[in-house]
Amino acid sequence: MKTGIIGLPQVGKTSLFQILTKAHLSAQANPREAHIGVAKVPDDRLDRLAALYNPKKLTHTSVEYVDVGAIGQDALKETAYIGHLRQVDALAHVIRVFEDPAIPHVGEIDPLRDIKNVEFDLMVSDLGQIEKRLERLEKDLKKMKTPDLEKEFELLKRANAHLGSEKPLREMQMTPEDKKRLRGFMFLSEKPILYVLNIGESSELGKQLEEAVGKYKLTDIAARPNAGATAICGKVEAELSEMSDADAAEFLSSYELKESGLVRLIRTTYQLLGLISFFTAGEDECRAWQIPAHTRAQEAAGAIHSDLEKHFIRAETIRWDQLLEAGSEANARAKGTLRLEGKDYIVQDGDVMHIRHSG
Ligand SMILES: Nc1nc2c(ncn2[C@@H]2O[C@H](COP(=O)(O)OP(=O)(O)O)[C@@H](O)[C@H]2O)c(=O)[nH]1
Ligand SMILES: [Mg+2]
Repeated sequence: MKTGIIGLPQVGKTSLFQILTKAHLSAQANPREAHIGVAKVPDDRLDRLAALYNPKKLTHTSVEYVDVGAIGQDALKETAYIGHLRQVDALAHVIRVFEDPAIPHVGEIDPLRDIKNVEFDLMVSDLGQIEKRLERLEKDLKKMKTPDLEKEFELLKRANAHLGSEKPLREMQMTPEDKKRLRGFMFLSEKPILYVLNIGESSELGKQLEEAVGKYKLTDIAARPNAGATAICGKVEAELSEMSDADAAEFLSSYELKESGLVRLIRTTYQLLGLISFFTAGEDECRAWQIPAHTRAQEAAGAIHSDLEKHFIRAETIRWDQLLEAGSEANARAKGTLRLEGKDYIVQDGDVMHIRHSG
């Protein structure tokens, strides 16, 4: 799963990308070139399971980030730029809040204005694509009417009107069938979006981060379908990423922060992508596995190995905290908190599973 980092020029996109993925980019790197990197998804539940099993190996899940470069009408006309952006599953829109006279910005700090402008660019790009396709469809429908083409025409007409009323496609009511029909277009305004306020340093950073979404009037926008908002302080995160774990913990508490903004950002992206994690735990390895929410146990087993899906019998299942409470699988079995689930069981976020198979 990939998340595209978008935003206006000089708002901190590349800085954020570097901290997220721990990438070391050379200063000369072409600013128009996309950077692609992987971020480990922090998970305290997995860390606590590992403390119980003391495994040889500990494996977190990961999400990919793509830093595509500054957005704008011109960039969106470039094949390479839009190609990268279409491929992603979600967008993280970095918005400048930090004050720094040395770094130019489009005007006063105004997150809502910046959000509106970027959203507009995304919608204009989608509209262009829809209009082209509608013209083509109109011609084709004159030659021959098929139910498929007619349905596509109706749906695109509706999408067109929706965008015309200045609403992004991620807010349009769609059936799963509609969604499937539109999938090939990879519309930009249809992608789930996370607004990331990049705020300045302050001695009360914990409070500032907590209040930022409300202070900059993003509460309503963040509550819309397929949207979310969070705040980070890029400067502080950059310093944190250079520290040892112990130093970082002390640094965080000196700012009255429970966790780094980065951890929250990655977790929020994960949620926005509709992903959950289940775990496998043992002395060899404790590991988190990434699956879409509402996945059946048999398909979830396939995330580990296709043979497990094919020869699936049952899944021994327990919630991570119940396993920790019991102290061992044997205790959990004795207590009755370890369940045997069948192939249609819907896996829950935080389940620890052991797949029984006949392979
Ligand atoms: N003061 C301050 N400067 C920042 C922050 N984040 C990025 N910058 C600076 O802003 C400039 C642009 O950052 P960059 O990450 O390249 O932005 P991009 O154009 O959005 O990729 C650089 O000089 C950064 O050092 C921040 O949180 N605070
Ligand atoms: Mg950049």
